[in-house]
Amino acid sequence: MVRKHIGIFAVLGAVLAFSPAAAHEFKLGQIEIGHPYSRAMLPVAKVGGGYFKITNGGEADKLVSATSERAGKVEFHEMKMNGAIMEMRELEGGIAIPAKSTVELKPGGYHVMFMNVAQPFKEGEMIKTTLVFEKAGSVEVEFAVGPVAGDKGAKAHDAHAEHGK
Ligand SMILES: [Cu+2]
Repeated sequence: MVRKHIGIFAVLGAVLAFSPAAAHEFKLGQIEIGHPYSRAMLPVAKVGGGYFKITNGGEADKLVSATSERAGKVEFHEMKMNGAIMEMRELEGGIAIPAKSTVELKPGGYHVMFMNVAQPFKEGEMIKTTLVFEKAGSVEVEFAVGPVAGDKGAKAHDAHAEHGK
């Protein structure tokens, strides 16, 4: 009986290891970056969004900048509703991460914006990016590129991409 169970776990482990969508995370001291992901971009697109969850087990910090070899520039944006219109603005001072808190970057809210992307992201790619925190320092993470976006937040992003042309 025991042997049978071990066999099942081995199969599960193999499936998880080969799935590009498997959750992945990165650690920097007390800060955890959970499952950074992006989405496949249309061939003409020059900007793409990036999302992840920051879990801070320590003191207050701030995500101040980011760089990626796949983007000319990386910014932090906030998207929110102004009446019926979805608006996006750059968070110039970065994203505050209060002590012992969780901050989620997600479609329709805070997000990373990859600007001046020369080679549109393709599904299955991993986009290496360095995140810089004011106190904790920097950490290299990889954004897993999923399928082209189809939700509401992503449509607003596509509109944003049009602006950027
Ligand atoms: Cu944006």
